[in-house]
Amino acid sequence: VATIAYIALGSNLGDRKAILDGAIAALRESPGVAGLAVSSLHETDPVGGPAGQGRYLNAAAAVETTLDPLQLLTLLHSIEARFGRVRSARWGERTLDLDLLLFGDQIIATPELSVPHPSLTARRFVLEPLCEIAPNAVDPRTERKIADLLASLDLPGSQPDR
Ligand code: PH2
Ligand code: MG
Ligand code: MG
Repeated sequence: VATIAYIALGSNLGDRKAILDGAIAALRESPGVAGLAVSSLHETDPVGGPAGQGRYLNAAAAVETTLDPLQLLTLLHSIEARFGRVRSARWGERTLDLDLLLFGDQIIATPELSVPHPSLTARRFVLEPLCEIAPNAVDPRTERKIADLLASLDLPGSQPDR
């Protein structure tokens, strides 16, 4: 069976636009993955991590996939590696970050994978692009729509990004 999954894309090192375009093409060309929608590219200030990093380009993509969640995660890691991702400092600068945000309505909490993405509800740089392509998608943990989660970031008392 096919599942709709949502993926966050980010780059703040190298030719960011070429890298994001290449990552989207690589996703679409992967067996078991069909592209459904891609947001526009959003330029954002880095949140967290070491000081002095460049600005990010962020985007979100919707895919339909026959892979299981771990197979999709492995694919995302292999595409990151193809685009020169070196895993160093937590939240350090990177050529390409592909995060699995939602996998259908599944909730997964294993050492390998947490879905929905643990920071989904707190991150404007994720929710804004995602809301462009999937305002009515539902976060199965909070049972709230993406558009509502994004609006909540503007409310007093909302927790900042982690
Ligand atoms: N990713 C991070 C940490 N901080 N900031 C922005 N603006 N965009 C990101 O994609 C991002 C970040 C960890 O993955
Ligand atoms: Mg990330
Ligand atoms: Mg990541």
